[in-house]
Amino acid sequence: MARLLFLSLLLHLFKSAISVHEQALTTPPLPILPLPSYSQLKWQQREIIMFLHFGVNTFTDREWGDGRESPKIFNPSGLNAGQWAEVAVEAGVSLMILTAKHHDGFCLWPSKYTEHSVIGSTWENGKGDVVREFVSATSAQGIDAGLYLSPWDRHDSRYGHDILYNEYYLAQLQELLNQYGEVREIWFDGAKDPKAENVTYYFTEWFSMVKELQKSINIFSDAGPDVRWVGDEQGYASDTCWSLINRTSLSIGNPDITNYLNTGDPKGTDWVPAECDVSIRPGWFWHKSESPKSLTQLLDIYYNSVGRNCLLLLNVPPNTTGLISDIDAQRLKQFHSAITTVFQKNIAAEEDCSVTVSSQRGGKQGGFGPENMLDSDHLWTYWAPEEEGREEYWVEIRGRNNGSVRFNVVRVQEAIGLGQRIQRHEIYVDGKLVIRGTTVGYKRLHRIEGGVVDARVVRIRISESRGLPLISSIGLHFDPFWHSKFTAGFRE
Ligand code: FUL
Repeated sequence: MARLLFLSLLLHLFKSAISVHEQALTTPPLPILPLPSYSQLKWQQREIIMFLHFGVNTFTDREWGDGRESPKIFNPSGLNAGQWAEVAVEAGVSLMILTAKHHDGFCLWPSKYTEHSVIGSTWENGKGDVVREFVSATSAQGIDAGLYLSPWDRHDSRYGHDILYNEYYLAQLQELLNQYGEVREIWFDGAKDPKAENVTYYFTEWFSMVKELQKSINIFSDAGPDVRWVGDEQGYASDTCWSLINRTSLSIGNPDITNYLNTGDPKGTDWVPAECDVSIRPGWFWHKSESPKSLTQLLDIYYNSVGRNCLLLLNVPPNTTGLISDIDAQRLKQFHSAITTVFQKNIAAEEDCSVTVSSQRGGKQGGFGPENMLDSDHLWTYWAPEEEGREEYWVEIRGRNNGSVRFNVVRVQEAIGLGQRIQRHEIYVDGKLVIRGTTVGYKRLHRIEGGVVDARVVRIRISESRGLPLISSIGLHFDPFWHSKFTAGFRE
């Protein structure tokens, strides 16, 4: 009898242990390396950054100064960096990057290591500091500042003498990163004097110094280490775009790497997402004769940069007065409001569509269900399929009460905090293939080429992935600005 009692006690203990286990949450899946750093994740969420090309070229009407410009010509009669920051905020931008020095060597701050700067200018009798005004204006508006310091200096005679020039460059880097508060991105332009083949930029020393001086900074150069160039200056990323590359096999400044940087590398061991730099005008600097791109052009750039897992670095150059021209500011506002119009409503969420998935990790109570793809967290809540035994991964969206949904844009986002995974995906509308895509990453936007569709069932199928696909957000949207060139629909 005592034995029986003992056995039933054991059974009871075992059962309660199991039920405690059942109540505990299913753990998140393991990440797949490489992963973004905290600063890279924050950077990715910005989506659009503003670039400001400003300097002596603004006054000479040139794109590349030769370094022989007199500092006296720099005289922005009504410079107001507060206006730049206001324009940025109105455009939904949270980081602005200023060209502290372009290839002509003229410094927008009073550097102690040269006289070729605002010190020699007419502006504020040589007592001004544009970098100071810029960082004060961004912080007054609660946004972040970044700086561009051109490695190519066409003015300074030390350029071409390796040690002397690298010392000079590092000295200026220290001035900029020590004296102006927090800097969130530093831009190392890849341009180099084509005749100065022997000039070596000491990138390793520069990058180490940057990380020593600033804790939350992202370093941009052609091949990273934190942010890479996308390989063109038109604002268009490649259709396939990994945030992964192999940095060790790259040599910075080598033109052959352009294609590699364009697509990234699914086997890459380093997380180095791509940035698409483009100017709102034909030139990087302000020219009286030029005007900003149309809204249609800007939206096209947005879909092909942000919508292809990249950041859009949009240049909006201040004019000779020292202000962003009204026409540019208005265009930016229009651009921002168009993006809001398209994406503030997720039809899949707001029209009570039913969303089902091929399987879900931990079953219905696991915490990784389809509802995670419709909430406002686009990083840390996500749909995860079951670990094993499934070869098919899909998400299906059906209209409420078997009705239809009307849209012309599909948005898919991966939970990149656990690595970039999706290699291939397709979208079907009522059983018909309408989109074939490759990578997704932080954000993938597809405009339907056939125009607006009324669909009963939309299926997003993940056909190839590095490990299990993890989707943090999906959206069906209506873009009233999108007029497809094609009317006949998708051709396979
Ligand atoms: C290029 C430069 O030569 C252009 O003037 C501009 O600054 C652009 C962003 O990068 O390499």
